[in-house]
Parts: sequence; C-alpha cells; structure tokens
Amino acid sequence: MPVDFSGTWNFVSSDNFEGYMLALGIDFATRKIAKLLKPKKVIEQDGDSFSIHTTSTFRNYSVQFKIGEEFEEDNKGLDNRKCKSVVTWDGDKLVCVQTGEKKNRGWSHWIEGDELYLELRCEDQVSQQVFKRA
Ligand code: VLZ
Repeated sequence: MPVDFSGTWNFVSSDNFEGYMLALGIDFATRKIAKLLKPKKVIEQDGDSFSIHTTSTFRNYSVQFKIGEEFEEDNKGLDNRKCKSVVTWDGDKLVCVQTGEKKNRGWSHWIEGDELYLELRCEDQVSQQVFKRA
C-alpha cells in the first residue's frame, strides 16, 4: 500500500520561500505578502488520482493529476507560467517535475509522522514547507 497523503494539513513552518519566489520572478509586493502566509493543504488521494488544494487568506492554488500522466499546469496566481507537469512516486515520495521556461522546476511531498513536507524547487533555489495533520 502506498502512503496516504489524504487529509487537511496546517502550515507549521517555511524555509527560503523568498528565494523560491525570487527564482520564479514574483514581484516585491506579492513576495512581501506571500512570505507571511500560513497556507493550508487539503489533499485527496484516490488510487493514482490526486487533488491538492492550497488555500490562504491571499490566494488559492489547486492542482489535480494522475500519477505518471503529464498535464498542462498554468500556475495561475503564482507566476502564471505554463508548464508540462508530471508526478511520479520515488519510494514514498511524490515527485513533480514541471518542465517549462524555468530550469529545475518541481516539488516533492513526503510524510514524516504526522507532518507533511513540501520541497519546492526552481533553478538554484530550494524552499521547504512543513505542515501538520489537522
Ligand atoms: O504546491 O506548488 O503542494 O501545487 C502558496 C499560495 C502556494 C500563496 C504555493 C500565493 C504553491 C503565493 C506551492 C503567491 C506567489 C505548490 C504544490 C504541492 C501543489
């Protein structure tokens, strides 16, 4: 049985989200607001199908995918750059590769105890966020 990411996850901490946003070319004003956010993740996992809803007081972002199936991602409300994304398992980690204008773009999710980890990557920047099961 694979890991089950399903559930509601509350923000605990974030590291270098500023660097990640800078690499994505997010403007100064948006970065100042975004770095203060404590987003919540609601993940639904049904077999190979996932939806991840990230909500905050400022902006929301949702993505749906099936493992191994490439999809068009619009990153609306983030940097608005389209990319081709694909999510696969690496052991118990969910690994997304976002192919587009930005090199080395993607993210990984994994669980440790009752904590959800998210590593966000863009160019030479890595940001980590930690969430706790609600
Ligand atoms: O998460 O790609 O869970 O998409 C922060 C919203 C969401 C705040 C960051 C607005 C998205 C920021 C992180 C404005 C620049 C992300 C994936 C993995 C699913």
